[in-house]
Amino acid sequence: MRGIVRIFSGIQPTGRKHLGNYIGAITQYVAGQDRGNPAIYCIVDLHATTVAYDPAELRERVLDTTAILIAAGLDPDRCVLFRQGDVAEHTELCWLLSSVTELGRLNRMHQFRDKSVAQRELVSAGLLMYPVLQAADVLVYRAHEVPVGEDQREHLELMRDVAERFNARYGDLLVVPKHRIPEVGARVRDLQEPERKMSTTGGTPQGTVLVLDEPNVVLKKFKRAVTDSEDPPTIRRGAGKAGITNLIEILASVRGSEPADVERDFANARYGDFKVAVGEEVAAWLAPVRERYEALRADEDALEGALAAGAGKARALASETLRDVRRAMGVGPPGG
Ligand code: AQP
Repeated sequence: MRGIVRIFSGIQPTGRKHLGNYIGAITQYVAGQDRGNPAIYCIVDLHATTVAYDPAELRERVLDTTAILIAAGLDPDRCVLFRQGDVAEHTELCWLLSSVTELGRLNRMHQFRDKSVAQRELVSAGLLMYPVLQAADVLVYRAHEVPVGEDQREHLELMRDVAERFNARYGDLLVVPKHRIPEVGARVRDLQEPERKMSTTGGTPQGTVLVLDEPNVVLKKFKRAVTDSEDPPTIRRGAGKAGITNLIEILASVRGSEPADVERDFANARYGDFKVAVGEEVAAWLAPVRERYEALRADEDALEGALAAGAGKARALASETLRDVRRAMGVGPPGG
């Protein structure tokens, strides 16, 4: 049954969605679509312009992501699925919120620091403003809950701060959202370098399992996963065991069980056998998504149609907030 919780989350347009995105975010989106009133999911093409990119490719990647999300189980009739650049209210609210955002805090954001170091060309003001646009994405819908992975915690905290500052200055108009970080799978790690999160740009190719990888490729990546040299080898979570801990948590997420159950089931297994078992279960879990993706991605008109319908629903919600915010800030004609 649908409650009163309004859910919002955004996802980058790329065809290279990985197991971290899938477990940390996409499975939560699917679970949220019947709980959210509504559940709103946005493909963030505007965010994607803050680093070097190819405009023609961006359009393709938006469609890739739309197809992946629908293949994973999102139903555009049961949620609001749309492209950020189709709803101008996001950018307008971003500007209006920038006046209640602390510059020093933007400068200190981990993602900004990491990405600006990685930029070979221009470190854009857009990269610095990224969290303000992200705040606008959520606040424009007055969403209560934001399902994300652990890496987004800092951005969520900034967003809450911006909403609180706005409300203190202009009146209680914005909802201060809460994040929803899964207990298991919030930080899926790179299979080759398990100290790091699995990531589109920062990970190793062999350590990053893509949702669209062929089953034999998925299996090969798991077989090569880095473990540890504990003697005797033990399937348990713990310090110095980042690789095995990651595999245990991945399998628990796939099975919908607890990591302790996985430890029990594989108590006497060797590392090699455990890696094969995890690889096979992940490959079988992702295979139907990949198959559905192929069929969905072939029909671009249908994907564009779904996004356009979603944008219409999103705009109707966002324009109400903008009207209230403009009025409270004294911007535009009297009456908003
Ligand atoms: N390793 C991860 N484990 C769990 N959750 C993760 N997320 C990302 N990496 C992990 C979550 O996925 C959601 C969607 O992310 P995104 O597509 O918007 O892009 P991102 O967070 O920028 O993904 P990457 O791969 O981490 O890109 P890089 O590192 O290149 O910037 C988010 O909710 C995120 O928390």
